[in-house]
Amino acid sequence: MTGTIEPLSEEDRVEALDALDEWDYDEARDAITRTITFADFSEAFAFMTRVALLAEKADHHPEWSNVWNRVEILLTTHDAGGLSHRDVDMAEAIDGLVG
Ligand code: HBI
Repeated sequence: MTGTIEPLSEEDRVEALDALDEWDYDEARDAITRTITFADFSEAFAFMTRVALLAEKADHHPEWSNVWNRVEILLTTHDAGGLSHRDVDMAEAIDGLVG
């Protein structure tokens, strides 16, 4: 059901962005973005496969693109109309996969 999750408050967003060093804030989308470059396509796709499994388990999916060894990720919560704790949680999980 849409609208069942609240967007982050301004205070919570500032705190989350401060902790997510590898991520940038996209004000226009109220989203966070990260671009990751891997050794080659195979590494990039293996990473995307692992993120896909996390996303399914969390029922929270990235907007992303892949060009050869580069993966560009955008996280925002459609149901909240902007950044929510789900995006922060997913970003932290992604950072854990990248190391
Ligand atoms: N992924 N990023 C993102 N945002 C959502 O609101 C969302 C999702 N994946 C599944 C999902 N919502 C379901 O709860 C349905 O609302 C589609």
